[in-house]
Amino acid sequence: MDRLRYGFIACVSTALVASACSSPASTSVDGVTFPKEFFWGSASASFQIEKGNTNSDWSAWVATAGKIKHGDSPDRGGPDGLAHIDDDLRALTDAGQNMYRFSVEWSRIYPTKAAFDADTPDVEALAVYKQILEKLKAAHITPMVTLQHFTLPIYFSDPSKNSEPQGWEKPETAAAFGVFCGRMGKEFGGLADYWTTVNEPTVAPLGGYVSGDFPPGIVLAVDRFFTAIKGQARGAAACYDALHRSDTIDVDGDGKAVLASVAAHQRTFHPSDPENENDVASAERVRYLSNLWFLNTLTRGDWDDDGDMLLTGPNDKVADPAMKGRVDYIGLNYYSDTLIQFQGSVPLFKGLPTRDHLPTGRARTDLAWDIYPEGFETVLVEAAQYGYPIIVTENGLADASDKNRARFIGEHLLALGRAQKRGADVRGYIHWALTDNFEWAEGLCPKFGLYSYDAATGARQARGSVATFRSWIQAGAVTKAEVDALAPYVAPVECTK
Ligand code: IFM
Repeated sequence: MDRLRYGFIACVSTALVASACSSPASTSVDGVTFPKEFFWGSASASFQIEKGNTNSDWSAWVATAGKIKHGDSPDRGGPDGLAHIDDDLRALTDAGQNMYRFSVEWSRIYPTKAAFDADTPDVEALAVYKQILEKLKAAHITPMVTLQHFTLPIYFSDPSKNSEPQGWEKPETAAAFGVFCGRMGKEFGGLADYWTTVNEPTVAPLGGYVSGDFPPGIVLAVDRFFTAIKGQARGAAACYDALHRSDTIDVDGDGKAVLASVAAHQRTFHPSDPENENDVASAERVRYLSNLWFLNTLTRGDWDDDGDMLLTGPNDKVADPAMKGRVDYIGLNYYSDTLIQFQGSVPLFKGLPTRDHLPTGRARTDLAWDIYPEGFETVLVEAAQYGYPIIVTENGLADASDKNRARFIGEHLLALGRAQKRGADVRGYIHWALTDNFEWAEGLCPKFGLYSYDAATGARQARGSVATFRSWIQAGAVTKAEVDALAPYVAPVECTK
């Protein structure tokens, strides 16, 4: 996959583009300290850890031959999170963490359109998610509940009918998502204050309509991709409004019953050849569409309808009250850098960028993603310019040998410290992932977990890096000397099955 899913950023200077990227300055830090109330967590997503989700676009996708590497499915050898709630709780506690980000599965709660329309949720589904929330409360772990993490109910997104609009392309999906969020706010608001509305807007449409390895599985349908992104933005705003209406219970007594945001997947993007104007233009455009379009919309209400980086088009809007201020913090996911090489001509992207296997000489994860903590500093400073507190809602790596994970975390925490010195108000760091899980089109091979699990018994096993991570959490501090003393990165592990 990945050719375009995470494709796309460079440094540009139009009014719509936050200027952080143009100042590559990096403040060195000898170490970083964290306040007591800093959130330390790890994350999961329902489809990636649960078994028996049979009513979503992703369940149909997994059941379609040839779509998932090795024919993997979360149902066959996945971590079975709902059968191991106590094990996962123990893992969180053992890792010294005080926050857990997990998602509730819309299609498990409302398996059919009739159930959704009549508001007759599956009582067992509601009960199991409530059980997780209650157990987190008893363990003094703050939940962050994600309401849409890539999957959509099959009755809104059916990959077998992909010649017609699906999912976020359909206006009714955003409206229905708002209804779903309102109901979840009412149902779970007494146990949760922190919410993610949409996980990684733009990533799923890139997979679904550009690279084609996510449902609905279309290749290079750029107009449909952009329509889907706009649907996600409307859905995220509807969700934000519905949560604020329905959830009035302030669980932690900080005066706020709801703190909601998207989890924005931010990357750095560089032109493969900085002298090549096509590479530069494409990297600029892709950075804008990936990192900025969504946050411009949900913070400032700036709606760039044609994606041309200007607010002068006939359908563009500045400070649209229907979209403005629809986050309470910025949820930020960061994984890697992207080199953009121009290929062909796709107007929205100013070319057809690719990031595949371009040589950078950097250490890489098992998924061949460059390890680039400098980019974490850049995207945090870039996001800080919107003026909201930031919670890092995901950061991690596929590392089956676990030889790189501790250094990766340490280097990223130091980068976070540098970003703080440059003005980023970062309130938490959530690692992806708590346990190994189903990595979408890549199947079960990539090992993102702080914890592995035994596929036969489900028993969770801490990887060695947990001890290092926990020591930093307990100290509330990481020093550069500690990170420098860790073994250097080793070569990625090829997944063999
Ligand atoms: O596993 C995914 C997750 O679902 C969304 N963010 C990136 C992770 C690693 O690819």
